[in-house]
Order: sequence, then structure tokens, then C-alpha cells
Amino acid sequence: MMPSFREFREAIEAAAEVLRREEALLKLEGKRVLVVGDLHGDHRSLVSALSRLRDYDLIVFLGDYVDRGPEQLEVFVDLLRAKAENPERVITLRGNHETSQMNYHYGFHEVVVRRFGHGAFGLVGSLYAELPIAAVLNDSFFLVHGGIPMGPTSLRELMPLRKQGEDLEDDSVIQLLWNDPDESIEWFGPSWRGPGIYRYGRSATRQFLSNSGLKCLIRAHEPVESGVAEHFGGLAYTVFSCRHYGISPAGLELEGEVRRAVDLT
Ligand SMILES: [Mn+2]
Repeated sequence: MMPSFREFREAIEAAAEVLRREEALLKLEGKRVLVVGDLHGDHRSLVSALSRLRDYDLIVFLGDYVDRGPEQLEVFVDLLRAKAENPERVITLRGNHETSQMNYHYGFHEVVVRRFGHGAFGLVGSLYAELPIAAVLNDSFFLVHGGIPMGPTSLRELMPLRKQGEDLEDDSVIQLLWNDPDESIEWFGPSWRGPGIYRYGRSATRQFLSNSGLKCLIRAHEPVESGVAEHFGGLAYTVFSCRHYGISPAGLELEGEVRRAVDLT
């Protein structure tokens, strides 16, 4: 159901309060974890994921909650409520669409302003500034919206990773949230997405993970037909959870060494 302004404001304030205590790079532990990719206003996928919260120690959302899809406000408010109610078990990372700039171009700004008036969008930008950028799960998995940045060759070199403002500021953070894997290259190549954004290959991924003491990259950002795709022989995965891209939305379950796609239709 479409939230009222009061519900919108209260959801943002409640989530901001718990997010403020989180670092830009989260250290997470969980035996059984569900990772959810881009939602872009797909409320059904959000509800489907959250209905499984009792089955998992953690649900990690990889960002891109709004823009484009039909139920952006509903996704935004219900996800923030879930975060506020389960701060330790619902993790909300920042995607490249969690910026004011992207929302001006791709729809969420208009959705908010049309519904609640011009003053309301400032609340959204202030919430974005509280979102963490990436997470390390069980000292093994690197969870981030886009992937490996060019330049830093380990997590240590990326530190200190800091939360951003209402828009992204740091070159490395922009890459973490925008870069894409590419099976056809070994290291880095330019991206069709624009300047300052890169494609990363198998060797770049292997080097970054191994220098960081990690095993696997889990990211979102690109629609894949069955919702989950493996890259580089299992060094990396893409998870995409929005049906409005003509794909079958899924999450990725992680339990020990097992990685299993979970249908979110
Ligand atoms: Mn994205």
C-alpha cells in the first residue's frame, strides 16, 4: 500500500538511526545468508525475500532499491522498516541508484515529489548518506553492488572506506558501485557506462580477492536471465532480483561452501 508522508518520514528516521551506527565496510557473520540484488521498485521480490527472514541469519540487499520500477516508494519504505526492525539481520548496502543525481534522471525523485512535495526529497538524500558501501561476510565473501575497483589491489588499500554524501564522491567508491565483470578480459577495460567506470577480468578479481584473504565476490548491478549468474569459474556471482527487466528474479543463498539460487517470483 502507498505509504503516507508520515510513514515515509518515520521509516527514514528509524532506519537512519540504526544505519548511523554501521561502518562503511561491514564485517558480517552468518551460517545461512540470503543475498538479494537490484530491486528497482519490485515490491513482490522484496516481500518474497523478507518472508524468508526466519530461514536465514542474515539477508543482505546489494542496493538499487528505487528508480525505474512500478513500486519504488513501497520498496523504499518497507525495506527501511525491515532494517529498523531487524538492524542486525537485514543489511542494506548502497547501490549506484542510491544517489540524488541518479534519482533525478531515473524516476524516484519525481515519484517522491509528486506524492509528497518538493521538500520531501531531502530526507531521501540524507538517508543515502548513512548507507554502508560494502560488506565482508564470514571472512570469505566480498559483497558490493558493482565489484572490484581499478587501482587498489586489496581491501586494505581501499581503506579507509568512508560513507558518501547524498551523491557519490570517492573515485573508488564510484567504481565499487558501478564496475562490471567481463569474462573476455584478464585485468581492466573501459566501460560503456562512462568515464571513471571499468570492466574487471578474472585476474583482477582473483588478485583482489586473494590479496584481501577472501574467496568470492557477490555483486548485483546487471540483469541476468535466471537472477543469478556465475563468473570466472565461481570467483564471482551476479544477483539480480527485479522482474521488471524481463528476467526471473532470484536471490543467492550462501551456506558454508554451498551457493544456491533462490527463486523470488
Ligand atoms: Mn546498479
